[in-house]
Amino acid sequence: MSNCKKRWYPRTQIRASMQYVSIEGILQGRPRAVSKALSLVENGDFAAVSELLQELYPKAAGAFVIGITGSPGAGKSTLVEQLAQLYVQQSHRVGILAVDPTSPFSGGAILGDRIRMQELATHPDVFIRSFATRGKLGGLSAAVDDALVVLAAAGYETLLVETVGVGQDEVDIVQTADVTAVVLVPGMGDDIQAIKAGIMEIGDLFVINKADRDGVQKTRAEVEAHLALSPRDSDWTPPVLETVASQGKGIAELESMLTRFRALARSSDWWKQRRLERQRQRIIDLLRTRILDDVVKRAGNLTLDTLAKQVGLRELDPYAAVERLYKDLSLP
Ligand SMILES: Nc1nc2c(ncn2[C@@H]2O[C@H](COP(=O)(O)OP(=O)(O)O)[C@@H](O)[C@H]2O)c(=O)[nH]1
Ligand SMILES: [Mg+2]
Repeated sequence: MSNCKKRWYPRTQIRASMQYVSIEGILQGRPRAVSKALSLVENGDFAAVSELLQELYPKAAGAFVIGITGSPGAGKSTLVEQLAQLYVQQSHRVGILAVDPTSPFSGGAILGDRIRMQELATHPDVFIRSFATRGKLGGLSAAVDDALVVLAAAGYETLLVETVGVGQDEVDIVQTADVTAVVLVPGMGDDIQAIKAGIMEIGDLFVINKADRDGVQKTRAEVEAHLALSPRDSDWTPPVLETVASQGKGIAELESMLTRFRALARSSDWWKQRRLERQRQRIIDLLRTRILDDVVKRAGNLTLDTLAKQVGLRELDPYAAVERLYKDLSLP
C-alpha cells in the first residue's frame, strides 16, 4: 500500500469524532475506516462521496455482488448468513449489506438469529452493515452502490446484499448486483402475482426457501410457468432451487449455482451488455442527482417552499414552478 496517496477528507456535517476518513485505512481493510466511509456514503453528501469514490473506485475491481431479495420473513437473512459462513470457510472476505428495516442485522429479529449474526459479525473476515437511509438526494440505491465500492476497495471480494423485494427502490438495488437470487416460500401464490411485475424479471436464480413446508411443488410449478413466459436475453436459464436455510439445507447447491453463474457471466456478451447498461443507468442517475443537488442548493429551501405553497394553492402549476426556478437561476 506504499504507493497510495495519503489523503484525508474533511466532513462537515457529522460528529467531530467522525470527521476524517482515511483512504489508506479503507484500502487496508481497517474496520473503523471502512465504517466511517460507509457512514459518509450513507450521509450522501455529493461532493464528499465524489471525492471518496475518486480514490476507491479504481481499487474496487474484482468483487462479486450477490443480491438476495424477497418478501419479509422469507428467510433472506438466514440464507445470507449461511452463504457467508460457507464463503468464509472458503477463505473469502465477505461484506454484507442489509437493506431491510426488519432485518436481524439491524437488530429487529428474534434472539436466535441475532446470536448467530453476532458470531458472524465478529469474524475478522466479515463486515456487516445495515442500510436504511431514505429520502437523501440520489436515493438508497445510489448509497448502496457506493457502499459496495467501499467494501470492494477494502478487500471484501464477496458481497451479499439483502433487500426486501417490494418497491422500485429494491428493484433498483438488486439491479446493481452481479447476480440476483429471488427468495420465495411455499404457498405464496398471491405474492408471486404481486411481485411478478418487478422482481421476477430480474431474478437470475429462484430459491424456494422453507422447503420443509407444504406446497413446494406448487410454488415451483408457478415459478417455472412464469419463467417459461418471460423471454430472456441471455445464455442463462434461471434455475429454481430449494433450501431449508434454517437447517443449512441446499446452501451448498445454491453456492455452486452462484459460482456457475459467475463463471458464465465472465465470458459472456449478454452479461457484459447488462453491466454496460447498468453503468449507463448509474451515470444518468448521478447526473440527475448532481443537477438536482445544484439547482436545489442554488434555489434554496425558501424558494422551493414558496413555490410549493403556490402550487398547493393552485396559483401555480408544477410545470410553471419548474420554469420559474429555471428562470430565476438563469439556467438554459
Ligand atoms: N421452517 C423454516 N423456517 C425458516 C427457514 N429459513 C428461515 N426460517 C425462519 O424464518 C424466519 C424469518 O427468517 P429471516 O431470515 O429473518 O427472513 P427475512 O425477513 O427474509 O430476512 C426466522 O424465524 C427463520 O429462522 C426455513 O428454511 N424453514
Ligand atoms: Mg432479513
